[in-house]
Amino acid sequence: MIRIGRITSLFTVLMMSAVMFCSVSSLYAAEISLSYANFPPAKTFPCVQMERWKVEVEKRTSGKVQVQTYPGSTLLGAKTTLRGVMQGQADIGCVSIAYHPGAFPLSSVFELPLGYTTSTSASLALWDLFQKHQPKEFKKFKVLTMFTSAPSNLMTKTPIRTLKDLNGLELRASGILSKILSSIGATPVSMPMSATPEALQKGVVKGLFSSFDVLKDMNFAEICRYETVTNTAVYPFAIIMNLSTWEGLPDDVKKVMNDLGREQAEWTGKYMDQHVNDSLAWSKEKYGIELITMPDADMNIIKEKTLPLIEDWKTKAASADIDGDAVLAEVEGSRALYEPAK
Ligand code: 3IO
Repeated sequence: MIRIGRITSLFTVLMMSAVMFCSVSSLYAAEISLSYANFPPAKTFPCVQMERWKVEVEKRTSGKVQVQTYPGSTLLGAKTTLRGVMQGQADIGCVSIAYHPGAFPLSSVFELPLGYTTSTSASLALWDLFQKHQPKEFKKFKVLTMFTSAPSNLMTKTPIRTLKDLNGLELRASGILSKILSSIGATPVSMPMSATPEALQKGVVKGLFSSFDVLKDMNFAEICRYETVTNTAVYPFAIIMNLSTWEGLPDDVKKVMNDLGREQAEWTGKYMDQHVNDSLAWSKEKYGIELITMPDADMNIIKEKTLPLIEDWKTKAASADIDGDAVLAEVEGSRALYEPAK
């Protein structure tokens, strides 16, 4: 028989309340809180995929992990995310590979005109490439997922009907995509997406070279009424995590995040491909934009003139101990795999 004295029972009540308080609080407060920095505005696709990843991680860890998202450069900006995540100013960050020329000798292959026609296929192929090579260029980070934009097109204030119309025109791009523009006679001005609204407004650039989602999400359709289809290169992205944050996560959480890597790449690609159509329809409806296709002869000239960029990339890859020909063959193999001939 257990006799509970007055002191003992007071102690028991206190203990029980403590136990209850703890278990109740563990139901409501996450054990792990992670910050996630993103540079473009909340409506754009890198941020849409961020919110989806947050929801999935919180759900799949039963609330053990909570993710604080910071869209629109509210925590780290386009060019400060790489260093910021390395130094732990944010646990997770979104990086556009094209904003860091030379820093990603392998992944930058996706900035080349490779003939990918969808974000879904390019995103899966980029993820496969990363998984296979586990490249040194990301050794200071845990890479959670990767994806790409849809193929790039011209969004301009004046109509670009043939290559002649491009001559000397100042257009916003980044990385190798800026070199694509100079190869075909335009004058590229390299800057992140997040700096583009002001540059367009001020007239520093007369248009941009990116995918059509931004017509709606950045409201560029209002100022760029002419959209010329080139379906050239995509912009690759990486979602990186601070390495010591990663190493401190319990195994079950790591598993949830690892399992999400490829799935998130595919989800983002599919979202993007659908959203490009929505954005074009919205832009036609709201601003009456004109969609222009260039003559076949000009499209062939684009192909020819941008070919040397592939050689350029190979030379740079070689100096980083990357077998460029082998990588290009893999990437072409993935294209055939994920874009079966119609
Ligand atoms: C992009 C970047 C940020 C927000 C929306 C976007 N849609 C396409 C891109 C790719 C791009 O132009 C870039 O600079 O990464």
